[in-house]
Amino acid sequence: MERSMEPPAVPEEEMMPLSVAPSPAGCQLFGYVGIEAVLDQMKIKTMKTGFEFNIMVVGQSGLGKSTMVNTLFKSKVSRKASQPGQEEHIPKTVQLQSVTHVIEEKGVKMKLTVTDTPGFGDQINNENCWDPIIKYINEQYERYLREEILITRKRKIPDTRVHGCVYFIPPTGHWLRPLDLEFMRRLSKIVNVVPVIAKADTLTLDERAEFKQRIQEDLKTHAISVYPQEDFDQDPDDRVLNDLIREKIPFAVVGADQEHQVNGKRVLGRKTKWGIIEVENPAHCEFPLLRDLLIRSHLQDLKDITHNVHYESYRVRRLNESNRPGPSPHNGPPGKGGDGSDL
Ligand SMILES: Nc1nc2c(ncn2[C@@H]2O[C@H](COP(=O)(O)OP(=O)(O)OP(=O)(O)O)[C@@H](O)[C@H]2O)c(=O)[nH]1
Ligand SMILES: [Mg+2]
Repeated sequence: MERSMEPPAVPEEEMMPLSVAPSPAGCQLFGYVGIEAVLDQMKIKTMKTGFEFNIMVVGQSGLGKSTMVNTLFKSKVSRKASQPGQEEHIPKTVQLQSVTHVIEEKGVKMKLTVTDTPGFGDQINNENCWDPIIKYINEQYERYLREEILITRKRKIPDTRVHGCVYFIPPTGHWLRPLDLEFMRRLSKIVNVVPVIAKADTLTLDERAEFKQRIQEDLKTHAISVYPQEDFDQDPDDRVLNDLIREKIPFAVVGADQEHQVNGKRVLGRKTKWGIIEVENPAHCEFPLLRDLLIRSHLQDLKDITHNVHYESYRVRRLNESNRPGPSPHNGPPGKGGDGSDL
Protein backbone atom coordinates (compact mmCIF):
# COMPACT_ATOMS: atom_id res chain seq x y z
CA MET A 1 0.00 0.00 0.00
CA GLU A 2 1.41 3.38 -0.99
CA ARG A 3 1.44 6.03 1.64
CA SER A 4 2.05 9.72 0.99
CA MET A 5 3.52 10.14 4.50
CA GLU A 6 6.22 7.53 3.96
CA PRO A 7 9.57 8.66 5.43
CA PRO A 8 12.49 9.15 3.02
CA ALA A 9 14.63 6.05 2.48
CA VAL A 10 17.50 5.86 4.97
CA PRO A 11 20.76 4.00 4.19
CA GLU A 12 20.90 0.81 6.24
CA GLU A 13 23.93 1.82 8.33
CA GLU A 14 22.17 4.97 9.37
CA MET A 15 19.07 3.15 10.45
CA MET A 16 18.29 3.37 14.13
CA PRO A 17 16.54 0.91 16.33
CA LEU A 18 12.78 1.21 16.05
CA SER A 19 12.37 2.77 19.43
CA VAL A 20 14.39 5.84 18.55
CA ALA A 21 13.78 6.21 14.80
CA PRO A 22 12.93 9.82 14.10
CA SER A 23 9.79 10.64 12.21
CA PRO A 24 9.89 12.92 9.15
CA ALA A 25 8.60 15.70 11.32
CA GLY A 26 11.50 15.19 13.67
CA CYS A 27 9.42 13.93 16.60
CA GLN A 28 9.73 10.41 18.02
CA LEU A 29 7.27 8.30 16.07
CA PHE A 30 8.19 4.92 17.50
CA GLY A 31 9.20 5.95 20.96
CA TYR A 32 7.39 4.75 24.05
CA VAL A 33 3.80 4.61 22.97
CA GLY A 34 2.26 3.54 26.24
CA ILE A 35 0.10 0.76 24.86
CA GLU A 36 -0.12 -0.76 28.30
CA ALA A 37 -2.53 2.02 29.20
CA VAL A 38 -5.10 -0.12 27.45
CA LEU A 39 -4.92 -2.47 30.44
CA ASP A 40 -6.17 0.28 32.71
CA GLN A 41 -8.91 1.09 30.25
CA MET A 42 -9.99 -2.54 30.09
CA LYS A 43 -9.92 -2.76 33.84
CA ILE A 44 -12.05 0.34 34.26
CA LYS A 45 -14.50 -0.94 31.65
CA THR A 46 -14.82 -4.33 33.35
CA MET A 47 -15.25 -2.64 36.71
CA LYS A 48 -18.04 -0.50 35.32
CA THR A 49 -19.92 -3.20 33.47
CA GLY A 50 -19.07 -6.14 35.73
CA PHE A 51 -19.27 -9.65 34.38
CA GLU A 52 -21.47 -12.67 34.58
CA PHE A 53 -20.33 -16.15 35.41
CA ASN A 54 -22.60 -19.17 35.49
CA ILE A 55 -21.98 -22.59 36.95
CA MET A 56 -24.21 -25.63 37.04
CA VAL A 57 -24.10 -28.69 39.27
CA VAL A 58 -25.19 -32.05 37.88
CA GLY A 59 -25.19 -35.60 39.19
CA GLN A 60 -27.07 -38.41 40.80
CA SER A 61 -29.50 -37.72 43.60
CA GLY A 62 -28.08 -37.34 47.10
CA LEU A 63 -24.44 -36.72 46.11
CA GLY A 64 -24.31 -33.32 47.76
CA LYS A 65 -24.95 -30.94 44.87
CA SER A 66 -27.20 -28.55 46.79
CA THR A 67 -24.81 -28.70 49.73
CA MET A 68 -21.96 -27.79 47.38
CA VAL A 69 -23.86 -24.77 46.06
CA ASN A 70 -24.19 -23.54 49.64
CA THR A 71 -20.56 -24.40 50.37
CA LEU A 72 -19.45 -22.33 47.43
CA PHE A 73 -21.40 -19.28 48.51
CA LYS A 74 -20.52 -19.64 52.17
CA SER A 75 -16.84 -20.26 51.55
CA LYS A 76 -14.41 -17.46 50.98
CA VAL A 77 -16.09 -16.51 47.72
CA SER A 78 -18.62 -14.57 49.68
CA ARG A 79 -18.42 -14.62 53.44
CA LYS A 80 -21.29 -12.15 53.51
CA ALA A 81 -23.71 -14.90 52.68
CA SER A 82 -22.65 -16.92 55.69
CA GLN A 83 -24.91 -16.93 58.70
CA PRO A 84 -23.21 -18.56 61.68
CA GLY A 85 -25.14 -21.13 63.59
CA GLN A 86 -27.85 -21.36 61.03
CA GLU A 87 -28.84 -25.02 60.69
CA GLU A 88 -31.03 -25.62 57.76
CA HIS A 89 -32.04 -28.88 56.22
CA ILE A 90 -31.43 -28.99 52.49
CA PRO A 91 -34.46 -30.54 50.83
CA LYS A 92 -34.21 -32.82 47.82
CA THR A 93 -34.03 -30.71 44.71
CA VAL A 94 -37.04 -31.24 42.49
CA GLN A 95 -36.53 -28.65 39.78
CA LEU A 96 -33.78 -26.61 38.22
CA GLN A 97 -33.14 -23.55 40.32
CA SER A 98 -30.57 -20.80 40.12
CA VAL A 99 -29.04 -18.80 42.93
CA THR A 100 -27.34 -15.53 42.08
CA HIS A 101 -24.99 -13.48 44.21
CA VAL A 102 -23.31 -10.27 43.19
CA ILE A 103 -19.80 -10.38 44.53
CA GLU A 104 -17.75 -7.22 44.63
CA GLU A 105 -14.03 -7.19 45.25
CA LYS A 106 -11.77 -4.17 44.84
CA GLY A 107 -14.42 -2.47 42.74
CA VAL A 108 -14.86 -5.41 40.36
CA LYS A 109 -18.36 -6.79 40.26
CA MET A 110 -19.15 -10.38 39.45
CA LYS A 111 -22.63 -11.77 39.11
CA LEU A 112 -22.16 -15.40 40.05
CA THR A 113 -25.06 -17.70 39.30
CA VAL A 114 -25.10 -21.33 40.33
CA THR A 115 -27.81 -23.54 38.86
CA ASP A 116 -28.78 -26.49 41.00
CA THR A 117 -30.41 -29.45 39.26
CA PRO A 118 -32.52 -32.33 40.52
CA GLY A 119 -30.48 -35.48 40.94
CA PHE A 120 -31.12 -38.33 38.56
CA GLY A 121 -30.81 -42.05 39.06
CA ASP A 122 -33.96 -42.52 41.15
CA GLN A 123 -35.90 -44.07 38.31
CA ILE A 124 -35.75 -47.72 37.32
CA ASN A 125 -35.14 -46.59 33.78
CA ASN A 126 -32.66 -43.73 33.71
CA GLU A 127 -32.58 -43.48 29.96
CA ASN A 128 -32.63 -39.88 28.78
CA CYS A 129 -32.21 -38.53 32.30
CA TRP A 130 -29.83 -35.98 30.73
CA ASP A 131 -32.56 -34.46 28.57
CA PRO A 132 -33.72 -31.69 30.97
CA ILE A 133 -30.12 -30.63 31.65
CA ILE A 134 -29.09 -30.60 28.00
CA LYS A 135 -32.29 -28.76 27.12
CA TYR A 136 -31.52 -26.08 29.71
CA ILE A 137 -27.95 -25.58 28.45
CA ASN A 138 -29.12 -25.29 24.84
CA GLU A 139 -31.93 -22.93 25.80
CA GLN A 140 -29.38 -20.52 27.20
CA TYR A 141 -27.40 -20.64 23.93
CA GLU A 142 -30.63 -20.06 22.05
CA ARG A 143 -31.48 -17.05 24.20
CA TYR A 144 -28.09 -15.53 23.57
CA LEU A 145 -28.31 -16.22 19.85
CA ARG A 146 -31.72 -14.58 19.58
CA GLU A 147 -30.38 -11.43 21.23
CA GLU A 148 -27.27 -11.48 19.08
CA ILE A 149 -29.08 -11.68 15.74
CA LEU A 150 -31.46 -8.82 16.50
CA ILE A 151 -30.92 -5.84 14.19
CA THR A 152 -30.80 -3.50 17.16
CA ARG A 153 -29.01 -5.71 19.60
CA LYS A 154 -28.10 -4.74 23.13
CA ARG A 155 -24.58 -3.52 23.69
CA LYS A 156 -24.20 -6.08 26.41
CA ILE A 157 -26.22 -9.22 25.87
CA PRO A 158 -27.32 -10.81 29.14
CA ASP A 159 -25.29 -13.97 29.49
CA THR A 160 -27.04 -16.92 31.07
CA ARG A 161 -24.94 -19.52 29.24
CA VAL A 162 -23.44 -22.22 31.46
CA HIS A 163 -19.70 -21.61 31.62
CA GLY A 164 -18.85 -24.60 33.76
CA CYS A 165 -20.78 -27.74 34.63
CA VAL A 166 -19.61 -29.53 37.76
CA TYR A 167 -20.40 -33.22 37.38
CA PHE A 168 -20.68 -35.22 40.61
CA ILE A 169 -19.30 -38.76 40.49
CA PRO A 170 -20.51 -41.14 43.22
CA PRO A 171 -17.64 -42.21 45.52
CA THR A 172 -17.89 -45.90 44.65
CA GLY A 173 -14.14 -46.43 44.43
CA HIS A 174 -14.69 -48.63 41.36
CA TRP A 175 -14.86 -47.51 37.75
CA LEU A 176 -17.20 -44.97 36.20
CA ARG A 177 -20.70 -46.29 35.73
CA PRO A 178 -22.07 -46.45 32.16
CA LEU A 179 -24.66 -43.85 33.14
CA ASP A 180 -21.98 -41.37 34.25
CA LEU A 181 -19.91 -42.07 31.14
CA GLU A 182 -22.85 -41.49 28.84
CA PHE A 183 -23.97 -38.36 30.70
CA MET A 184 -20.50 -36.82 30.64
CA ARG A 185 -19.99 -37.80 27.01
CA ARG A 186 -23.11 -35.90 26.01
CA LEU A 187 -22.40 -32.94 28.27
CA SER A 188 -18.78 -32.54 27.20
CA LYS A 189 -19.92 -31.89 23.64
CA ILE A 190 -21.87 -28.80 24.60
CA VAL A 191 -20.35 -27.43 27.81
CA ASN A 192 -17.17 -27.34 29.91
CA VAL A 193 -17.46 -30.34 32.23
CA VAL A 194 -15.54 -30.30 35.51
CA PRO A 195 -15.92 -33.73 37.12
CA VAL A 196 -15.60 -34.11 40.90
CA ILE A 197 -15.61 -37.10 43.24
CA ALA A 198 -18.54 -36.36 45.55
CA LYS A 199 -18.52 -36.99 49.30
CA ALA A 200 -14.79 -37.69 49.23
CA ASP A 201 -14.76 -37.98 53.02
CA THR A 202 -16.21 -41.48 52.55
CA LEU A 203 -12.98 -42.66 50.87
CA THR A 204 -9.56 -43.15 52.41
CA LEU A 205 -6.68 -41.20 50.88
CA ASP A 206 -5.44 -44.29 49.01
CA GLU A 207 -8.93 -45.06 47.74
CA ARG A 208 -9.27 -41.48 46.53
CA ALA A 209 -6.01 -41.62 44.61
CA GLU A 210 -6.80 -44.99 43.01
CA PHE A 211 -10.34 -43.96 42.12
CA LYS A 212 -9.08 -40.76 40.60
CA GLN A 213 -6.65 -42.66 38.41
CA ARG A 214 -9.34 -45.09 37.26
CA ILE A 215 -11.65 -42.24 36.36
CA GLN A 216 -8.89 -40.55 34.36
CA GLU A 217 -8.26 -43.81 32.49
CA ASP A 218 -11.97 -44.31 31.91
CA LEU A 219 -12.38 -40.83 30.49
CA LYS A 220 -9.43 -41.33 28.20
CA THR A 221 -10.62 -44.75 26.99
CA HIS A 222 -14.04 -43.35 26.18
CA ALA A 223 -12.60 -40.19 24.60
CA ILE A 224 -14.50 -37.90 26.92
CA SER A 225 -12.85 -34.53 26.95
CA VAL A 226 -13.43 -32.75 30.24
CA TYR A 227 -12.21 -29.29 31.21
CA PRO A 228 -9.42 -28.14 30.74
CA GLN A 229 -9.52 -29.78 27.31
CA GLU A 230 -6.07 -30.57 25.89
CA ASP A 231 -7.12 -29.37 22.45
CA PHE A 232 -7.72 -25.85 23.69
CA ASP A 233 -4.42 -25.18 25.45
CA GLN A 234 -3.24 -21.96 23.92
CA ASP A 235 0.52 -22.16 24.33
CA PRO A 236 3.21 -24.28 26.03
CA ASP A 237 2.85 -22.31 29.29
CA ASP A 238 -0.86 -23.00 29.28
CA ARG A 239 -0.17 -26.66 28.64
CA VAL A 240 2.20 -26.96 31.59
CA LEU A 241 -0.31 -25.30 33.93
CA ASN A 242 -3.26 -27.29 32.62
CA ASP A 243 -1.34 -30.57 32.74
CA LEU A 244 -0.94 -30.05 36.47
CA ILE A 245 -4.68 -29.53 36.78
CA ARG A 246 -5.49 -32.50 34.56
CA GLU A 247 -3.46 -34.72 36.89
CA LYS A 248 -5.69 -33.68 39.78
CA ILE A 249 -9.03 -33.96 38.02
CA PRO A 250 -11.54 -35.09 39.19
CA PHE A 251 -11.16 -33.14 42.42
CA ALA A 252 -12.16 -35.08 45.52
CA VAL A 253 -14.54 -32.68 47.22
CA VAL A 254 -16.45 -32.46 50.45
CA GLY A 255 -19.35 -30.12 50.95
CA ALA A 256 -20.69 -28.57 54.13
CA ASP A 257 -22.77 -25.56 54.90
CA GLN A 258 -22.32 -25.42 58.65
CA GLU A 259 -19.65 -23.58 60.53
CA HIS A 260 -17.70 -24.88 63.52
CA GLN A 261 -15.06 -23.48 65.81
CA VAL A 262 -11.59 -24.91 65.22
CA ASN A 263 -8.69 -23.37 67.17
CA GLY A 264 -10.72 -20.26 67.75
CA LYS A 265 -11.54 -19.83 64.09
CA ARG A 266 -14.84 -20.34 62.34
CA VAL A 267 -14.52 -22.97 59.65
CA LEU A 268 -16.94 -24.59 57.25
CA GLY A 269 -16.92 -28.31 57.82
CA ARG A 270 -18.56 -31.61 58.59
CA LYS A 271 -18.49 -32.60 62.22
CA THR A 272 -17.91 -36.31 62.81
CA LYS A 273 -17.19 -38.33 65.92
CA TRP A 274 -13.52 -38.25 65.00
CA GLY A 275 -13.11 -34.61 64.22
CA ILE A 276 -14.10 -31.92 61.81
CA ILE A 277 -13.54 -32.27 58.09
CA GLU A 278 -12.77 -28.74 56.99
CA VAL A 279 -13.90 -28.11 53.45
CA GLU A 280 -11.57 -25.17 52.93
CA ASN A 281 -8.52 -27.00 54.24
CA PRO A 282 -6.44 -28.36 51.32
CA ALA A 283 -5.16 -31.11 53.60
CA HIS A 284 -8.70 -32.40 54.08
CA CYS A 285 -10.20 -32.21 50.60
CA GLU A 286 -9.89 -30.60 47.18
CA PHE A 287 -12.79 -28.20 47.40
CA PRO A 288 -10.34 -25.25 47.45
CA LEU A 289 -8.86 -26.47 44.16
CA LEU A 290 -12.30 -26.63 42.58
CA ARG A 291 -13.22 -23.17 43.81
CA ASP A 292 -9.93 -21.68 42.66
CA LEU A 293 -10.21 -23.25 39.22
CA LEU A 294 -13.74 -22.02 38.69
CA ILE A 295 -13.72 -18.62 40.32
CA ARG A 296 -10.10 -17.55 40.20
CA SER A 297 -7.56 -19.05 37.85
CA HIS A 298 -9.74 -20.26 34.96
CA LEU A 299 -12.82 -18.08 35.08
CA GLN A 300 -12.04 -16.14 31.92
CA ASP A 301 -10.85 -19.26 30.12
CA LEU A 302 -14.12 -21.05 30.93
CA LYS A 303 -16.01 -18.08 29.56
CA ASP A 304 -13.85 -17.90 26.43
CA ILE A 305 -14.22 -21.60 25.62
CA THR A 306 -17.96 -21.38 26.20
CA HIS A 307 -18.22 -18.46 23.80
CA ASN A 308 -15.67 -19.46 21.17
CA VAL A 309 -16.19 -23.20 21.07
CA HIS A 310 -19.47 -24.42 22.57
CA TYR A 311 -21.67 -21.45 21.74
CA GLU A 312 -20.03 -21.11 18.35
CA SER A 313 -20.81 -24.70 17.36
CA TYR A 314 -24.40 -24.23 18.59
CA ARG A 315 -24.69 -21.04 16.54
CA VAL A 316 -23.32 -22.65 13.39
CA ARG A 317 -25.63 -25.66 13.73
CA ARG A 318 -28.60 -23.50 14.44
CA LEU A 319 -28.02 -21.05 11.61
CA ASN A 320 -27.34 -23.89 9.17
CA GLU A 321 -30.65 -25.44 10.14
CA SER A 322 -32.45 -22.15 9.67
CA ASN A 323 -30.94 -21.72 6.21
CA ARG A 324 -31.89 -25.17 5.09
CA PRO A 325 -34.91 -25.24 2.76
CA GLY A 326 -38.07 -26.70 4.24
CA PRO A 327 -39.56 -26.25 7.70
CA SER A 328 -36.96 -24.84 10.07
CA PRO A 329 -36.99 -25.54 13.79
CA HIS A 330 -37.37 -21.94 14.85
CA ASN A 331 -38.81 -22.81 18.18
CA GLY A 332 -36.17 -24.92 19.69
CA PRO A 333 -32.60 -25.96 19.92
CA PRO A 334 -31.16 -28.10 17.17
CA GLY A 335 -30.85 -31.84 17.19
CA LYS A 336 -33.22 -34.52 18.38
CA GLY A 337 -31.96 -34.76 21.91
CA GLY A 338 -30.53 -31.27 21.62
CA ASP A 339 -27.04 -32.44 22.46
CA GLY A 340 -25.76 -32.42 18.94
CA SER A 341 -24.81 -36.07 19.10
CA ASP A 342 -27.07 -36.81 16.18
CA LEU A 343 -25.71 -34.07 13.98
N1 LIG B 1 -20.45 -37.46 53.88
C1 LIG B 1 -20.84 -36.43 53.14
N2 LIG B 1 -22.15 -36.12 53.10
C2 LIG B 1 -22.53 -35.08 52.33
C3 LIG B 1 -21.59 -34.30 51.60
N3 LIG B 1 -22.26 -33.31 50.95
C4 LIG B 1 -23.56 -33.47 51.27
N4 LIG B 1 -23.73 -34.52 52.10
C5 LIG B 1 -24.99 -35.00 52.67
O1 LIG B 1 -25.68 -35.73 51.67
C6 LIG B 1 -27.09 -35.54 51.77
C7 LIG B 1 -27.65 -35.07 50.43
O2 LIG B 1 -27.15 -33.80 50.14
P1 LIG B 1 -27.80 -32.82 49.05
O3 LIG B 1 -26.91 -31.65 48.97
O4 LIG B 1 -29.22 -32.60 49.31
O5 LIG B 1 -27.65 -33.74 47.74
P2 LIG B 1 -28.17 -33.42 46.27
O6 LIG B 1 -27.14 -33.96 45.36
O7 LIG B 1 -28.53 -32.00 46.14
O8 LIG B 1 -29.47 -34.33 46.16
P3 LIG B 1 -30.72 -34.12 45.17
O9 LIG B 1 -31.27 -32.78 45.40
O10 LIG B 1 -31.66 -35.24 45.51
O11 LIG B 1 -30.17 -34.30 43.80
C8 LIG B 1 -27.28 -34.52 52.90
O12 LIG B 1 -27.60 -35.25 54.08
C9 LIG B 1 -25.93 -33.86 53.03
O13 LIG B 1 -25.67 -33.42 54.35
C10 LIG B 1 -20.21 -34.66 51.69
O14 LIG B 1 -19.31 -34.07 51.07
N5 LIG B 1 -19.90 -35.74 52.47
MG1 LIG C 1 -30.23 -31.04 45.63
